[in-house]
Amino acid sequence: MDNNVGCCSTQLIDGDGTFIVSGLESFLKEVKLADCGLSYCVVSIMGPQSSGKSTLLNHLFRTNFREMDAFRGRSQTTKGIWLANCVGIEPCTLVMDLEGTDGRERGEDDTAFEKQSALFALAVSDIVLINMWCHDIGREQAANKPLLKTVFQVMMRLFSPRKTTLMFVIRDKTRTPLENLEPVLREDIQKIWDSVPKPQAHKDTPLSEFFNVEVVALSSYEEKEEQFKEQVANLRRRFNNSIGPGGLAGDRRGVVPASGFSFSAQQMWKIIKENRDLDLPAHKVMVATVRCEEIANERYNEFTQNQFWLQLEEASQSGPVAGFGKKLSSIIADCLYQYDSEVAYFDEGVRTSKRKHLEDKLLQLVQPAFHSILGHLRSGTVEKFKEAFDKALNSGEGFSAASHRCKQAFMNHFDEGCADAVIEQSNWDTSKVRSKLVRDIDEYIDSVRAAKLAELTSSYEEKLNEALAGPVEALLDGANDETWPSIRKLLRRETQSAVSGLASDLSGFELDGETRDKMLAKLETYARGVVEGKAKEEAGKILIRMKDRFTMLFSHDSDSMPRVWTGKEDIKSITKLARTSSLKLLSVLAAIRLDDESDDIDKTLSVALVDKSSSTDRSLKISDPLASSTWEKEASRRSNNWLPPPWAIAAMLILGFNEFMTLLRNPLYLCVLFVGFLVSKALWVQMDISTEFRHGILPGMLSISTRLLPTVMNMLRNLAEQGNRPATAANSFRDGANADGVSSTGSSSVTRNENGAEFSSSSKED
Ligand SMILES: Nc1nc2c(ncn2[C@@H]2O[C@H](COP(=O)(O)OP(=O)(O)OP(=O)(O)O)[C@@H](O)[C@H]2O)c(=O)[nH]1
Ligand SMILES: [Mg+2]
Repeated sequence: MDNNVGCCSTQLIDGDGTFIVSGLESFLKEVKLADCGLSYCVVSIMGPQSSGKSTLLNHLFRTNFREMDAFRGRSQTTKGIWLANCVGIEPCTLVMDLEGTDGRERGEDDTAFEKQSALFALAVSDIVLINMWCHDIGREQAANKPLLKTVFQVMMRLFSPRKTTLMFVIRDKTRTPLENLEPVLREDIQKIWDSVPKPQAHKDTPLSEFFNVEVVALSSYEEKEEQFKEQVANLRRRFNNSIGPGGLAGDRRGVVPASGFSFSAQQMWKIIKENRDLDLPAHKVMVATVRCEEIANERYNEFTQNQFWLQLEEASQSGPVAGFGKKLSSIIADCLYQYDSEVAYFDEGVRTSKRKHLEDKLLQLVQPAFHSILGHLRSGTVEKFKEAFDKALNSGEGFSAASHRCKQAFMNHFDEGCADAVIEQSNWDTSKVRSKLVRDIDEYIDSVRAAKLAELTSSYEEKLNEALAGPVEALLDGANDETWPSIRKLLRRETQSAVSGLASDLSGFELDGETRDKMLAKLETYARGVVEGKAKEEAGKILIRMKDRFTMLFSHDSDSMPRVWTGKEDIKSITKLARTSSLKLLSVLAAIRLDDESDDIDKTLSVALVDKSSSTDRSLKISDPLASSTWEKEASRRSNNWLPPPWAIAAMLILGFNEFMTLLRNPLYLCVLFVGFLVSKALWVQMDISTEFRHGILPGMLSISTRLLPTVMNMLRNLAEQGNRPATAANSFRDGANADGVSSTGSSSVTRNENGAEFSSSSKED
């Protein structure tokens, strides 16, 4: 056929009822149905076998369906369901040519396919042509009656059926005018409609609720071809703009968007084959869900390959990208726009939810890039802040002023960067990164502040050290009564000047009162520390210094000239002066007097060390702080330690009771014992054994053993001398001994004078 250029056709369902998906997909691609949205119309034709259906379609829509060869005999030509697009009809119109009914080939009992294909045609098409011979009208046993019955029956299995236009095409019309034929036909149709068992819900529903009925009559193609062609041309005009208002399918309902046609048709055929009821509204939602998801996935995949996005993603790895947010937002918006336009005709709830899903997925995909940008922005801002802050400080700007200004400036910089990177479609929170940035900046400010403060403190400490160490040393060198007052004055003055200097320097650092006070207090302590350190250092050299001073004063006169000893000098007074002066040095260095408290170290020292020989006052000696009472306590503690423990004394008493009693009974033993006691006591006192043992047992023993013999000799000599003295001396001595409370006749007595222990023994008078 010449006039069917641009027509494509495909077998949609083969004779065995198999849906040929690949054929349909390539057909739809060829006719570009997906772009049509809802602007397309589906027409199908049913009718008895070899009733000229394919011939009519080919003439009406310029399709290329196979027709029977008239010279070969009447047999089945179209098997299954075929699909083609009309040429030259707007909007895009698809035509389905169905296998004829009542075919000899399937036999009388095999009406399953007939019903399935009829239901399929009703579910898919907007307009169904019902082809019938003119002479069948009004006949009780006409071939079209079972067909109509089938149509109405299966229609009941569609929930909420679409409003379909049933166009009865009367073929081989006779001389009877259509005006007379049509009422008869409509009556037939109504009768069949009434006779079809209907579900309760549709018991009283009129036929017109589900169908628009149109009737056309055509002359015989075989006998009156010219007329046939003319009538077909007229009919063809009615298919132009068929879906517009007033068109053949102007009031159709529940149309599946073009991009869902293939999937919808497959699903419908599947349900019909499984002999299930076809819930069109649910089917629509299902088709919408699947298709919207498919479309969303296609858009998503396309986005992942988008060159602009890939460039942005790559750039985001290495640093901030100017206009990132805007650029990415527009790519995402493009993607969503494409989705929107593709799913425009699907169920709104479904497409909205799938859109949200797609948007979320896209945002999830780009989020790492966004975060990378934020990360770069943050680290870049920190670096720039550091640089600017350091520069500001170096140029002499006050610390707190510089920190405030720079922080503000770079936070603004960051905020602008964030605003630039933010993606329109997202509501991502940048506050976390922002607070991290604030933390980083604050940390840096703190570290710089700490360093600056340390620097400042150490510079003041250095200054203090310089201002104090030398003068204090000099002052201590010339130790006199004014040394410590001068040191205190110096310390106070230097500390005050340093503290006030530091305080004014600190004012630029915005420190809290506590920290500031602490730092000032620390500086004060440091100043004291310098003085104390110096004083201790000087004190460490006290002996040499004292000796130097003594020598200096002793061997030089008041004009610092070396003395020439003439023999007239008052050596005693010179010595005393030198000693006093040395002691002065000692008393000045003996204590650190940084507080205005008076002490009598000077006096004590002079009393203890200079005036000692002249003093005879016992009580003053006893209170001498240099003779530390702790030493005596220590000595007594040690001497007490020599006593055996109480248990040992008890044991000795018990075990030695016999010996003890023997001694008591025998007066001679007692005498020997008494003499032995006196000798050992004398030795004890003479050798000052308790002092010897103060340094331990072994050194004590050694010392005693070396001194034992000379002491004994000494004692014997004394005894001998005593023996030679006149009796008066001996007597007077004895009286003295008696005064001490130790009385002895014919033995020795022990006395102690104030200079130490001294032993004397009177000779035996008898
Ligand atoms: N009498 C008559 N015959 C026609 C008419 N149109 C076509 N034919 C003839 O009918 C025969 C069948 O034509 P098809 O168009 O193949 O019929 P069909 O209904 O598609 O047949 P199947 O596909 O087998 O069901 C052909 O030989 C046509 O020449 C018509 O208007 N009147
Ligand atoms: Mg045919």
